[in-house]
Amino acid sequence: SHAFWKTQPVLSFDELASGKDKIVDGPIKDIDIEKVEKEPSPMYPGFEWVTMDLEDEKQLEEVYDLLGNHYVEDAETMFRFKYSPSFLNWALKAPGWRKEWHVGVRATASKKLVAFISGIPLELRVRKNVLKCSEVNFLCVHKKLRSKRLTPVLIKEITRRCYVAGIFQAVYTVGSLLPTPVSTCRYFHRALEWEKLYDVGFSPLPHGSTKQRQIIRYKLPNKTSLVGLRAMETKDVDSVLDLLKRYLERMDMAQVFTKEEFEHWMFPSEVPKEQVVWSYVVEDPESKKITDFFSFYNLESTVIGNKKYDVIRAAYLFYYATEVAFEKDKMLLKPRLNALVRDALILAKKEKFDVFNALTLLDNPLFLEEQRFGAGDGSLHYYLYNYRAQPLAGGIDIRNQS
Ligand code: YNC
Ligand code: MG
Repeated sequence: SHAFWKTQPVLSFDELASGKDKIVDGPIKDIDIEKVEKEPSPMYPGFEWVTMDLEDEKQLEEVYDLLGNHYVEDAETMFRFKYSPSFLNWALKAPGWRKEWHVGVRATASKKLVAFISGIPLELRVRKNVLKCSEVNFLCVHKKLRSKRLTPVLIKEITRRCYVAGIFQAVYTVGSLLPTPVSTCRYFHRALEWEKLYDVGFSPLPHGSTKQRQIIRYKLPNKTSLVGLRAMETKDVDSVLDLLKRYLERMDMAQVFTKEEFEHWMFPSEVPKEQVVWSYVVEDPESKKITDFFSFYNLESTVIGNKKYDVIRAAYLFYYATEVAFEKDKMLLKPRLNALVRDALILAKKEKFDVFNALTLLDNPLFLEEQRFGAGDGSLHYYLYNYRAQPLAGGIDIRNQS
C-alpha cells in the first residue's frame, strides 16, 4: 500500500520502527534546482491546471465554494469545515505568499474549479534546526473526482512549484495516518452552548446525566477575572512578540515568527468582513508590563442536514504565552494557564461561539481537564516533507484542521 507515498522523500514506517533512537534530523534528499521540471506535468484529459488569483474576489469565492462543499468532514459526515473568504484570505496570503502556490484544477469545458492545493512560506524550527518550508494546506478534490489518484498529481505539482522557488521542505497536517507523523495531537472540545451542540449531534448526553446538569456544567460567568486583561493593541506588538518567542523556544518544534508574520497572524491591521482572529493581553497594572497573551480564531462548520441550525461557530485556541512559564517555580504554570483559558472561554462565549477547541500541543494538557474540555474522536498528524526527524511530543500551532 501507499503506492504514492512510498515514492516520496518522507520517513517510512519501517525506517522509523528500525531506527527509533538513531534517527538523525536532516533533509532526506538534495534537490538540484536546475533539474526541477520547468512545466507542470500533464493534467488528466478534460482538466487543466490553473494558478488561482486570490486577489480577485471571484476566484477567492470559487475556492470558498469548492472547500465549502467538498472539504474535510467528520467520520459520521455530520459536519464540514466552512472556511470563510476572510479566513482564506488570512490563511493563504501570509507574508511572503506566492500566487503560484495557490494551485487549482478546472474542468476544461465548464471551467469549473474541481480541485485545489496550496502552500505558504514559513520558517519552522525542528529542535535546533530552522527550515525554510512551505506549509501545505487546503488540499481538496471534488467529491465526483475522488479515488482517481488526482491527489498524487496535485501533491507533485505543489512540490515542483516549491522546488522551483528554492523551498525543499514542507510541513502539513492530516487527520489520517500516512508515512510518517513527526507528531500527533488530539482534538479537545469545550462546550460553550451545550444545548445547541447537543441539538446538532455534536455533544452527547452522557449516560446518567440530564440536559439541565450538562448546561450547568458548562455555564460560565459573564465577566473575566484576570486583572489587567484587555484586547491587544498596536503598542503591545513588540512585547507580545518577545514573550511569544521566548515561550516557543521551550517547544521542540515551532514556527519562527518575524514581526510581520506575528502581526499578520495575531494582530492583522486589515479588518476583514468577518473577524477571524482575536488576541488579548494581560498588562500588569503596576509595572505596565505585558505578562500574558492569548489568541483564538474563528472557523465555522456546516451542520449537514439539520433543520434548526446551519453552522456551529467554533473558536480554536491559537497561540498564547505567559511569563509564568519562565518562573523557577514550575507549579505556577498550571494555575496561570487555567486562569487565562477560563477567561478565553468567557470572551469566546461573549463573541457568540458555540464551542472552544484545542489540540494537545504547547502546554495545553495542563488545563484541558480542569476547563472541562472533552476529547474528540479526531487526531491531527503532523508531517514533514523531505526532512527526517525523530518524532516529537507536541505539534505546532499552525492553522491546519484536517
Ligand atoms: C491527504 N490528505 O494516501 P497512497 S489535509 C496526503 N494528504 O496515496 P486519490 C493524501 N495524502 O497512500 P482521493 C491525503 N489524502 O496510495 C489522500 N492522500 O500513497 C493520498 N477530501 O489519491 C493517499 N483534504 O486522489 C493515496 O484520493 C492517494 O480522491 C490517493 O482524494 C484525497 O490539506 C482528498 O480531507 C483528501 O478532498 C484530496 O478525499 C479528498 O480520496 C478530499 O485517489 C476532503 O493520496 C478534504 C480533505 C485534506 C486536508 C491537507 C494537507 C495536505 C498535505 C498534502 C501533502 C503535501 C506534501 C508536501 C508538498 C510540498 C513539498 C515541498 C517542498
Ligand atoms: Mg482523485
